[in-house]
Amino acid sequence: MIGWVIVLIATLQVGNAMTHEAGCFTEWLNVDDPTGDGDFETIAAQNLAQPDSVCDQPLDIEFRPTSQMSTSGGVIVANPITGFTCTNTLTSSCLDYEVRYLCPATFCES
Ligand SMILES: [Ca+2]
Repeated sequence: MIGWVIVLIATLQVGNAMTHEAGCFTEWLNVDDPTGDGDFETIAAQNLAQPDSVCDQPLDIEFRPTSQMSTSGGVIVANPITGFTCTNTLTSSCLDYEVRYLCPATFCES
C-alpha cells in the first residue's frame, strides 16, 4: 500500500515539472506600492499599466518582497487567476512586493 502512494506522488511531481518546462516566466512586475490599503499587484492592474504583459491564463504565480526586510505584515492572497494582493491591517503593514507569472509556451513564443 505504501508503495502505491509513493508511485502516485512521484507521478504527480513529474507531471508538474513537465508542465513548468513547457512555459516561461514573465519579468518581475511591480505596479503598486504598499501605501494606502496595501500592495495590489493584480493581473488587471498589470495589464492596464502594460497591455499584454501577462498571458490570459497563467499557470502559476510567484511573489517576493522588493527589499531584504524579513518582517512582513498584511494579509496576502496570491493566485494565478487574479494575481497578488497584500492588504494592510490595523496592526501590520505590507512590504512592497513584485510578482511574476508562469505562462504557457504559446505565450512565450509570441
Ligand atoms: Ca508592489
